[in-house]
Amino acid sequence: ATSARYENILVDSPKPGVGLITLNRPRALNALSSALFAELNNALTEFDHDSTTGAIVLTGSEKAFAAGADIKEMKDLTFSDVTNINFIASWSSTIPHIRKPIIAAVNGHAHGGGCELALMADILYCSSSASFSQPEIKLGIIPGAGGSQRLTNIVGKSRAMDLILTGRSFSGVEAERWGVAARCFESAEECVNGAVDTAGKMAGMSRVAVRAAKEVVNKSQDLGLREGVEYERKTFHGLFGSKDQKIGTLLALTWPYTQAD
Ligand code: CO8
Repeated sequence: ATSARYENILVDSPKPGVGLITLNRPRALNALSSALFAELNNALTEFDHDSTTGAIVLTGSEKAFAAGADIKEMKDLTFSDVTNINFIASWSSTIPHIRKPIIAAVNGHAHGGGCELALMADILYCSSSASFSQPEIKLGIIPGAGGSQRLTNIVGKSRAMDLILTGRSFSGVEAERWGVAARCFESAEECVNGAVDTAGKMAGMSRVAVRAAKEVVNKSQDLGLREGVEYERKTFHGLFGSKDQKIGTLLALTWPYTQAD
C-alpha cells in the first residue's frame, strides 16, 4: 500500500497484517468530499483484496476524525442536483461490502458525516477528547449516511432524538458509556495504538473465521432473532469445512489458549 497516489488520505501498514488509513485534509479538519471518499473507497477495497492484510484501522488526526461533509461542496446543490447525482450514495456504498474488520479510531471532531463514517466501522475506539455530533439539523438538513438508523440502533430512540433534533455534541466518555464506542482511551496516541493492536490480534486469527464472525454479527442488525440464530448456525457448520477449524480445535486441546492473550 502506498500513499503516493492519494491527496486526501495516507495509507500505511504499521504492523504485519494491519492496514492503516489516515484521513488527511488537515486544513479542512478532514471534511468529507467526493474526492476524499473516492480515495477512501479505493484504499479500503485494496486492503480488502490484499492477502497480507487481516484488519483495517481508519483514523484522522488528533484534532479531527472528520468534521462532516464538506459544507463548501454542498452549499449550492439543489434538490434536482442531489437526486440526479444520488448525492453521497457512493459514500456509504463501499464500506458495508468490505469483508475484513474495520476499526475506527476517533480523536477530536467527528461531526455529521464524520460521525456517520465512524458508525459505519465494525468497531469504534475513541479518546476522551473526541467530540461527536449529528449537527445537520442546524444546517436545515438531517443525517444522510445512516446516522439516524445506526445511532438509534445503538443508543435507543429517546437519546437519538435528543441528539439528532438538537445537533448537540457528545463526548468520547459518553460514547463509551452509551455503547457507541467499544473503548475510550485517555489520549489520541493510545487510541490509535489500541486500534492497531486490536487489528493485529484479529489479523492473527483464522481469516475465514474472522470473516464469518463479522458477517454473522452484522446480520444481527438486519435479521430477526430466529432467522439470525439460524444464519449463525449454518455459518458455524460451514466452518467445519475449513483447515483452520481442524488446526484450531486441535491446538485448543493441547494449549492453554484461554490464558494467552
Ligand atoms: N466542511 C468544509 N470545511 C470545514 C468543515 C466542513 N464540514 N468543518 C471545518 N471546515 C474548515 C473550516 O471552514 C476552516 O477552514 P478555513 O481555515 O479555510 O476557514 C477549517 O476547517 C478549520 O475550521 P474552524 O476554524 O471552524 O476550526 P475550529 O476548531 O474553530 O472549529 C468545528 C471546529 C467546531 C468542527 C467547526 O469547524 C465546525 O463546526 N465545522 C462544521 C461541522 C458541521 O456542521 N459538520 C456537519 C456537516 S453536514 C453533514 O456532514 C451531512 C452529512 C452527509 C452524509 C455524509 C456521508 C458520510
